[in-house]
Amino acid sequence: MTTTKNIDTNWQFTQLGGGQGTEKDEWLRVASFPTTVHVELKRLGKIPDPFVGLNEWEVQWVGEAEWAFKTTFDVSKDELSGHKHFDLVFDGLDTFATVKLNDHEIVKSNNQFVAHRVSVRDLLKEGANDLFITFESAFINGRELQKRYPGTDHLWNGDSSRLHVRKAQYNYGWDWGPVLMTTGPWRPIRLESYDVRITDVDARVDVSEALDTDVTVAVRISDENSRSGNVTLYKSNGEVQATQKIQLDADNGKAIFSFKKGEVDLWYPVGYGKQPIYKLEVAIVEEDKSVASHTQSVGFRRARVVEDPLEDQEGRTFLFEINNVRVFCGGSNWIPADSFLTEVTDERYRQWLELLVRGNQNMIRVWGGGIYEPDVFYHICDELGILVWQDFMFACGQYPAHDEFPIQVEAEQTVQRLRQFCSVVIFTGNNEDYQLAESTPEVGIDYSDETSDFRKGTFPARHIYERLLPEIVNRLSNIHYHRASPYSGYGKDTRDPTLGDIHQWNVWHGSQEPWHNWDKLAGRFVSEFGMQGFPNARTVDYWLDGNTTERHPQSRITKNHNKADGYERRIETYLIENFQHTYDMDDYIFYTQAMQAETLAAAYRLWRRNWKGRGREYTAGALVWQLNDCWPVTSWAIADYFLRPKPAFFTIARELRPYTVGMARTEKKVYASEFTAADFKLDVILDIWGTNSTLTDKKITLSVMFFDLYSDWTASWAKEVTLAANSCTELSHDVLTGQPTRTKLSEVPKTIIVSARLLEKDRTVVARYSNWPEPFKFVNFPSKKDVGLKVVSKGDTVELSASKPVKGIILDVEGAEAEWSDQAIDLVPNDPQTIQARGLNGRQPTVRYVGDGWA
Ligand code: BMA
Repeated sequence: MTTTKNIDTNWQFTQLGGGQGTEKDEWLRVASFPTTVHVELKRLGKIPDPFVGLNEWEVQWVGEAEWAFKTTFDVSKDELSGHKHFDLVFDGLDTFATVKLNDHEIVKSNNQFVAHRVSVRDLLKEGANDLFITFESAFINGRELQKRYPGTDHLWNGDSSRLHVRKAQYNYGWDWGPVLMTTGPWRPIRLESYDVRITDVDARVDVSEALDTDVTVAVRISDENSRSGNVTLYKSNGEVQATQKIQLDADNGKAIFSFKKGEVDLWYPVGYGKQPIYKLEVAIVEEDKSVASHTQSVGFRRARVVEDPLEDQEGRTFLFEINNVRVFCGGSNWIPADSFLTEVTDERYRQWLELLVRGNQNMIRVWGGGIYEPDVFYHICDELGILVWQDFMFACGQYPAHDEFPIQVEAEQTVQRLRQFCSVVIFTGNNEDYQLAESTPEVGIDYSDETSDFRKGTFPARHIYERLLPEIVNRLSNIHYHRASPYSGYGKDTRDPTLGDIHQWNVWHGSQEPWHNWDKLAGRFVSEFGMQGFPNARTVDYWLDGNTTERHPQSRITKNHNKADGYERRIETYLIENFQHTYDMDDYIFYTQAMQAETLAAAYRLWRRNWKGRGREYTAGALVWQLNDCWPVTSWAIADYFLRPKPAFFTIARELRPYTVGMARTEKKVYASEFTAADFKLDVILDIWGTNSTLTDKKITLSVMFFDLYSDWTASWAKEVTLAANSCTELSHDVLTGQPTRTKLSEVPKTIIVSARLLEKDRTVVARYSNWPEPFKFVNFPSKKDVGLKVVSKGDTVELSASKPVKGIILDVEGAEAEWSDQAIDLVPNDPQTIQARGLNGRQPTVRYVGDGWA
């Protein structure tokens, strides 16, 4: 059997030649392993916390210096004689690394994403063995490579030399991330000793349309002797599902299992069924004893990306179908959870992914400017039923594709590692590289050209995305491949809303549309869209570190903690178009959060409305940019670096419940004739719809209440409705009750607030949504006294009620934080709400709502 020795102790590091942070030849002990330089220097107090103030700029020298790491490990005589083979395995080196064992060079690496395995039998000695790794500056090497391979340097975000370096691209700075060029042994290193080793297990699951399951397990081993073994599938309770003997000749063998529908349990995304994970064990046996073994998880599901023509609209669907069920994907984009990746514990991954599920989301997209996440990330996605959209690590750039650009092994290792996770349902070639080509005349793209040697043109990486990667994905897995995110296909521009996926950035970037236009901005699958919002004040105060003079929205430190170009203009455009607000820090935090919450919920609401049943899945998914942050910052994230959800997290969660109710108002102006502009009738039309993501029709009561903000007038009605299974059902289309027809624009419309709820027979509220006249800036909010908001704290719950409709209640509490079950809450009279607040412990919350400072 393989014996594994982790090489994770006695490590020391130094800056080669000494310099700003360390003395020449001063070897410093590392406190953790694997690790990178900033993390260790910070622990030793040699650099300040780069996440505070302007410190990011104090530590730039680290990425331009050369570093070395060394350790010794002992190998005993018994160990040496115990096995035939000894391999040193490096799961990842960041980035330009040279490894020496006992003074012999064994690895030269230029790709952070690649693992190395080296046979070291002849170099190992009894007793102490020296392992020495030097890391050259990735930044300087990148600049040199850029000189050597000129011609590809167009990009968005970061330094253009990044395009030449196979290192997490966000390290170079992004529009939400600092410039922190990490360096060091960032993934585990171990010594493996064995006589025979299983080198590859390719377990292909094929679930047919009839839901019969075939599993083909191809096994390779490290020697060419004829050997026998067992392949066994275990259920999650440990019982054997099936087992087969295999014969390995000339290093490979195969087992094939076939199960009829129902004989194995299928894996479903969260909300659609269970997540049974089976265990696959392969053992090589000699005289009834296992001499090598391998275990991995396996889940059975049929996953398809369906691109079919649609009824009544142009283009084609772009939807995910799991076990023949078409799934509306409401989810998030994922960026690396830290600028310092070795700081992300398994527990933190779990917290992030559990948060996603708590937000009723079912998909996560691992974005191409980060990393291929470690196994634990995908294991948790398998377990929780989160569908994974996996980019290859190319983002927003014109990448080279010459022979020395080290992609092949990276892509093969990635596909071989990730194919075992049933949650992974799509690979995409890159993030926005086609979009960059379309927007950059010097690059350009001719979609009709499918045959030329792209490496000779202005967009060489088409060779990677259209030839190299699809060949690797198709050869090594059954996972769907899509050339990019976004990508339309069929010869169309990536902005085509009728095909493929789109990134809808015309809210915030682009033409800076009002968020109320999300319905017009829909696509078949919106894999990115977003709006910024400040994080919780505690996070702002972390980066201010007590600096009260900088605690305002226009300070230098505030700016350093928002990396998006022109964010001041963009945030303020959306605020000023919609909210009366002041420029004090706490007000700014509140209003940007309220705005983000409104914007993002509107997108999910309006796009889910487009999921109209089979053949009419006009929009099949929405993935917000972005779930998380890699440091404390103001960004598009819906939860900040410290895992504090922003209010938007909760408004999205409300839109992704199994049943939801939505409303939209439109104005209808009818002129008396074509010869008048003055004589017209203007009505407000209210549409109401309901969604149902379950697979059965749902009979339910739609209850609608109308309130006039400035009087005691109210109206209401209710009716029994049926929400069709797995789709959206239109429920009402009528003039807005309480709003008389207008004939002049000087007739100010009434401030009618509509509350719609879906009620079970026992009056349980399964969905609610309030619709206000917009923009909110025109609303003359009632005084606090008239609003009569009551916030009653009882242990870990809070009861909310009011005598007037209230928009966007955000609760917090001084001192220790509470974990809220809802935020950005809309309240109306006669419909009190109870919020859970773990850790509140009877304390009285602080309360903000839209217009609370108005009168
Ligand atoms: C998208 C992403 C990122 C970026 C975000 C916000 O295009 O792919 O590159 O951070 O926009 O600008």
